[in-house]
Amino acid sequence: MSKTKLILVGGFLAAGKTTMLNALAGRLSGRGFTVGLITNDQAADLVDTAILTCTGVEVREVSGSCFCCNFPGFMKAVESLIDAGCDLIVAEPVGSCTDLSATILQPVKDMFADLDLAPLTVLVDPVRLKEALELVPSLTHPDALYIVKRQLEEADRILLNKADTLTAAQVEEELGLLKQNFSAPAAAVSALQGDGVDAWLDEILSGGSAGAHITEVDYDRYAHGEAVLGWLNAAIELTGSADTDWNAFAEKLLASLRDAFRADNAEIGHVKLSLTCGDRAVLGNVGAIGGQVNMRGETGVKGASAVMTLNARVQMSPEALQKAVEAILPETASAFGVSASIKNLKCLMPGRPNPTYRYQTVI
Ligand SMILES: Nc1nc2c(ncn2[C@@H]2O[C@H](COP(=O)(O)OP(=O)(O)O)[C@@H](O)[C@H]2O)c(=O)[nH]1
Ligand SMILES: [Mg+2]
Repeated sequence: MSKTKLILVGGFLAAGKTTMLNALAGRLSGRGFTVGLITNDQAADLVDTAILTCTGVEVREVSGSCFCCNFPGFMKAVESLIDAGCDLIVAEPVGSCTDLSATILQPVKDMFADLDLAPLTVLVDPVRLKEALELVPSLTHPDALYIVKRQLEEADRILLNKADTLTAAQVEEELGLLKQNFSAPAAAVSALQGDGVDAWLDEILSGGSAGAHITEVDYDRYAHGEAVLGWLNAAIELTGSADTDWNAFAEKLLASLRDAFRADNAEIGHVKLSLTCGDRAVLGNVGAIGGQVNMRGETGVKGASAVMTLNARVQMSPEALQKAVEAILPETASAFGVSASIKNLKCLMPGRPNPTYRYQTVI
């Protein structure tokens, strides 16, 4: 029996991991694989899971802890996908996680010989790369940028994502920066439009070492880089009228949240939502206080009620983040004649990373 392939796609918050998994589901199914996807978060009610479930492939969510701090939970998700018939699994670790080579890849190689582990691929956003290398000013905390650098250092492959937003000269410049600063081979891709994705897949599916480097990580800086972010997941029921415009509502809510965080100078890791009205879905995302609101999913979504999942990772205390959401949600709702009822809300500061395993040497 051939081994099950396992691909980890890492990268900081909003680098484009979920967009990549979304693109991979169709591509890999087209190549004859039975694909399974795994999402990961510190709490339940994850927008990424809602997005990826729409691909129609099997999805598992590991929530309540990152993969590295809950290795058994991660392996349980892998085994459950294998039991469901999957022969290729793609997993997205939490964006603020690093040290995956020591905490996930080495233990998998050591203890799960029946898995065929692909090279660790790390996505990076072009702006975030320049911030991490201190080439442009940044509101992102230096300890959060420390995590971005460690992610790139431990990668087996680096993908400069969002190449569709860059000119050819800018792509060359960014690839040059990656080459100067990190050892892994780098290529430019657009997870959103597909450019470069098949070439990268051909390469990682044909072999190559996985977890070739273990990088030095200062766990105090790493823990602080995570702790500067407030982390909010909420499930919300919305009641309007037959002609409530849910696309406009979602866009306005994201814009109002972004404006409130901007007024506080609190940089956004990401703020995203999925809203379903009957069998129709609206998706939205904003990745920086200076950024645009991006809307995806269906248009013209109207109806009397909807269910929304909201996720926000913002550089502020969990208390302040929760307060902001609890103020802006009813304000936006009332402007649309909607009543909003929060069914579940978790707001936290990620705890100190305490990995199940941490290998010192490459297996
Ligand atoms: N222009 C462009 N935007 C992208 C690309 N990949 C992701 N994005 C956008 O970046 C934002 C964050 O993407 P997401 O996949 O949720 O990132 P994650 O946090 O790493 O999972 C979303 O608004 C995506 O639409 C890309 O290749 N090009
Ligand atoms: Mg994601």
